[in-house]
Order: sequence, then C-alpha cells, then structure tokens
Amino acid sequence: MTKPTTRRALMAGAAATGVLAALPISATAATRHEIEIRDFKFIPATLTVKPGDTIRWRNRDRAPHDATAKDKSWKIKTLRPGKRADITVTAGMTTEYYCSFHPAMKASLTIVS
Ligand SMILES: [Cu+2]
Repeated sequence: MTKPTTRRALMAGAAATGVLAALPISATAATRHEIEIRDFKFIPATLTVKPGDTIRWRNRDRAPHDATAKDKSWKIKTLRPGKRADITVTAGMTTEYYCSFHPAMKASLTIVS
C-alpha cells in the first residue's frame, strides 16, 4: 500500500514540475493591445506587437472609422462610435494602416518576434 502511494506522489511531483517548466513560455504569451480612435487619430499611432498578440481598436470618436492595411491585405470592420474590433497579429502582416473613410488617418505597427 505504501508503494503505490509513493508512485502517485512522484507522479504528482512530475506534473507540478511540468507546469513550472511551462511558465517561461506562458510569460511571453499573447498580449492584448488596445488602440483608441479619437479626434480622427489612432492612439497610439505606433505600436510594437508580436505574432499571436491581439490588437483591439476602439472607436471613441463621433464618426465611423476602420483600420485598413496600406496594401489592403487586412481590414477591420467599420466601427461606429463606441464599437470595437480585434485582429490577431501574424508574422509578416502589413504594418502600415489607415482609415479607409479618412485616408489622412495613418498609423503603424512594429512586429517583433
Ligand atoms: Cu476614420
């Protein structure tokens, strides 16, 4: 009866070690960033992100806006005032973007790995 208990204890210990070993990986896990749209500006206008991160644009303006890649390779839906939309960062995605309703509104991302 003692032996199985010991084995179970060892296995529990191994499982705990496995969890600890995984911690450094989860420490670099995805981050959620937020970009506010206000006064016809993306705030911040430059943002450093990494693949797997989520970017949320929130429209705190009175006009509808969106975020569209300079080469149109990605785009969030049109955001009416008070609305938000998310995208997940992928390596190599286009980093310069603008608002398709107001092309003078420009911003960019810096992707690091
Ligand atoms: Cu706009």
